[in-house]
Amino acid sequence: MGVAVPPAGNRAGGSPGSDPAGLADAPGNPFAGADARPHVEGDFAREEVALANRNPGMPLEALRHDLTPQGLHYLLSHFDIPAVDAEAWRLSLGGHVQAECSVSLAQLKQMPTRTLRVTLECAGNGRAGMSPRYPSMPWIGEAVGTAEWTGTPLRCLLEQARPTLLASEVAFLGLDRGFDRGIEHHYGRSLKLEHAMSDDVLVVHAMNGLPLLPQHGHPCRLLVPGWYGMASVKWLSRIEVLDRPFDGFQQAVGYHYRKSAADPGVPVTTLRVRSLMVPPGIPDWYTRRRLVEAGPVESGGRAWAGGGAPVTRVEFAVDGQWRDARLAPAGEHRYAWRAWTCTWEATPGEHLLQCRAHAADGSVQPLQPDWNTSGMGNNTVQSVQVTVR
Ligand SMILES: Nc1nc2c(c(=O)[nH]1)N[C@H]1C(S)=C(S)[C@@H](COP(=O)(O)O)O[C@H]1N2
Ligand SMILES: [Mo]
Repeated sequence: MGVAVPPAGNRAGGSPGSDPAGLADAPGNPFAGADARPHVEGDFAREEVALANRNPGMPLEALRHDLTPQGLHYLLSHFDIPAVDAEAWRLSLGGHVQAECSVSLAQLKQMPTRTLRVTLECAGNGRAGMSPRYPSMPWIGEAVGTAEWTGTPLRCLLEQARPTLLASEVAFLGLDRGFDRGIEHHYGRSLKLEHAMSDDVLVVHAMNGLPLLPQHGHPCRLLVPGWYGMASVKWLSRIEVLDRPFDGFQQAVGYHYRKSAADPGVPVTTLRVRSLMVPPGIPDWYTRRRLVEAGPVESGGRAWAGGGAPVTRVEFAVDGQWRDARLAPAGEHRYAWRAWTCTWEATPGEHLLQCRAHAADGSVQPLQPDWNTSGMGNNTVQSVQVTVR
């Protein structure tokens, strides 16, 4: 297939955390000037709508399914979806290792396999609620889904390549390539070596028992349970063991919580605790306003948290009156969302429904957002306005 992926040197240009906006004038940027992205107020821009058409969300009524049916899972692809010939595809491992190697899909499938049920969520989920808004993928709240992913623990591959004593980090490069802020790069991310060696980080080739669809990373992707989706590199083609922090754009510049453009920021890592509800009743086609019939209504949805911290409690509110919802047992799937339900008495008129989850680490969803510059990690409680008839 002959796709040349450069070694980890997708140099980010500026120092990690440098003003991303300043990078629009990176040397050789063919899109110089066109790349400045001031925050916007009001209506969505044509570019945001174009990104939304490419990257569908999961309709919230699909929260009813334990496993998000194939095709209803959200998608986020920065560049173009590569067409990959699975027969010719190889995954290469190199860098600070004692035994450079490469494996075919058939070889990978021969290795030890695990299946994990994992809830993935995009770090930008909820960004559209920000005002003025960061022009990017305008998620309202639907960038989430749960699937059963099958593959080889990354550790098995690393043990084959044998990282040297200098190894500290592992970079993962996808086949997709493009520009952001004037920097040309393959999509790439990294993990600390210790995390990469944990049992739960997988190189997966199947989703819900079927080969990965092109848009989900065919033939293979990384899967990092408990972390926001950006860590789970699709169309994986190269694993590079490093003796220093990875300086690729998506690691060093993208995916940081920053309070201002000059703020070096804090890297985005694990999922923040969150719950969502299935919008009750029936919608108006265009406005999506909801009509509910008076009487007892069973509302429900899903709740999840990151980094292996279980959800401990979900609350539900009608017009600001909070009560405990029923939370399904934790079960064996520590990286998957859990169902919750709550019955309420619908009385005629306008009502505001809300839900909020708590995690074992003491974190709880905020009622008001605490925005960072690019609208990442927004886990503010969901509010659904309904008309009861
Ligand atoms: N190679 C590559 N991997 C990628 C991306 C990408 O654009 N290219 N997007 C990331 C982001 S931001 C998210 S949220 C998840 C989305 O995974 P999905 O499209 O399978 O739901 O993939 C991640 N892996
Ligand atoms: Mo994402």
